[in-house]
Amino acid sequence: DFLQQTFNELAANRPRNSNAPQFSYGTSGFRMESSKLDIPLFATSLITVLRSFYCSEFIGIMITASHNPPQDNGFKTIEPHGEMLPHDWEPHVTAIANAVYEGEYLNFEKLFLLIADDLLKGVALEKSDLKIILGRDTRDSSIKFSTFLNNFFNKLTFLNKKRVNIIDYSIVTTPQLHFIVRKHTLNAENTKMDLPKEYFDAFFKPFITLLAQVNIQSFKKLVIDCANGVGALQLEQLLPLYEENSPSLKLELINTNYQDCSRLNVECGADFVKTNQHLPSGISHESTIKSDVLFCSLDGDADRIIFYCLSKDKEFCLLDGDRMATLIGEFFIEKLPKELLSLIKLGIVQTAYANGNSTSFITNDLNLDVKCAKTGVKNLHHDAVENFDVGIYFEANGHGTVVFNDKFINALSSYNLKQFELFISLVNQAVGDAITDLFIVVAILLLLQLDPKDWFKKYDDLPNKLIKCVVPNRAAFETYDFERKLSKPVGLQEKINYIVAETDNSDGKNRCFVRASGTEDVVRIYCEASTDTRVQTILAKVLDAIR
Ligand code: NG1
Ligand code: ZN
Repeated sequence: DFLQQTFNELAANRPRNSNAPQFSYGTSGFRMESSKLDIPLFATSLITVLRSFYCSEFIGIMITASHNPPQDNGFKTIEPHGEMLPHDWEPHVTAIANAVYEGEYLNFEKLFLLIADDLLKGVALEKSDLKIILGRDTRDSSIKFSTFLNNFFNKLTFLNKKRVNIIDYSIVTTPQLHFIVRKHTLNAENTKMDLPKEYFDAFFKPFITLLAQVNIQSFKKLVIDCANGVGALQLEQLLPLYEENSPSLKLELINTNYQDCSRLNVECGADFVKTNQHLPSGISHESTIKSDVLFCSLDGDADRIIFYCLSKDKEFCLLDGDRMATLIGEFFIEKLPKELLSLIKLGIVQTAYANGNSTSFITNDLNLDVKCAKTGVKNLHHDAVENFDVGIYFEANGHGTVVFNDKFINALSSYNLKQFELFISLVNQAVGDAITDLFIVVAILLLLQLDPKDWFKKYDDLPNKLIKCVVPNRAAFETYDFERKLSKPVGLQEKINYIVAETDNSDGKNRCFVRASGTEDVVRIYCEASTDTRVQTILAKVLDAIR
């Protein structure tokens, strides 16, 4: 309460610059063109200090703009147990950022120090330590922001030096930073750990053990597109260890040039592949002529992953987040005893962007519960934990994981399912993680002896398209019903309803919705229908209605 009041006072007393951009700390933190990020950096630092005192534990800051282009960047904080900043703190970060004038970098730093000093005067600082963990992606601007944060925290004067502990893990994936913050908290560890070792011992070792137990038939090679980002740096460390046992499943890394940040996410990576629905650059001809190759693409901070393969006649088959969720659901149904399944709630959480046919498949073929959440893994994670004992959640773009509660773990322990328990240990429950999701999917395909082409044939996606549209003020777009309908601008939803109904909709599969992006200054329009023509027709008309 004390902290909140101080906060509110601060926000109220700052001068406002009407020309200043309106910042917003959303479910993925702050994200925008890197030259505009000084103020969001200030707000993030302030909240991290407060949060660290508040929790009396390590708080993480990840510097990344994920799948966004190289010139963008962003920040988000990580809680002591690996979660994201609680929803009710988000407006405070937003308020701080919007209360500050955009100024010279140095003036800004001074102001920053002044406010932090000021703000924390009344707090019982004698008892609190400032504990912060930093991590960043491979962007050039990430180095600048990370240097600023190190200097800023280490220069703070209101604390005895002994009480400041800043640990910088440098270039790491977003999920690795979540993992290591949690590990510091659980182990009460105050000194820097060997992150790659801790992380790979936790997830990679069980994967290798599991691989040694299966007969590798369903595919012979996995090509991993690293988006020229941090995934390459991390996986390159793992590859020699992997090859020590001469496994019959070959791994090949492509798009690994993380040193050249101008190539990050360009013509490659999970977002490029999902959006364009075709192969990224860098795939060799030799890979594409063999049909026993599975492909995947990570995004720029390696928290999401998309799989794909080529059919016998070389058609591109996208295996996205919806397919990963259904695959994992099917695996649980297949491998767990009926009796155990009857005791627990197993279900899947998706967003409005999930393909309609995946939702029908979950309900009608898998007979599982399915819930719709608002965009942003934070929302999906929450709903998975709230509604299920085993909650599988994925955004269609490949961001997700599985969460289990104690009820499930206890029930499982009364059956002697060693291999399944080994499988469970591959899951990074803290957050969606491209590297552990890769282990999970590969393990399932091998354990089920499932050819990726047959995974693709489980159901047919409805033709669909996601486009964006620049509007004067995206804040004017307000939604309800898990973002599937617009309440504002007034009248627009009625127009969309009319367009959707007037386009041939004999099978009732036409679906279109509009929402403001939380990470880009655009609104997104999604449409799916039984034919490409219908999708195109609806999109063109809705675009007209918006403009
Ligand atoms: P926005 O920009 O709010 O649509 C995008 C993705 C989300 C999620 C966030 C955070 C789509 C349609 N939206 O959100 O799924 O990944 O970025 O990274 O892909
Ligand atoms: Zn990402």
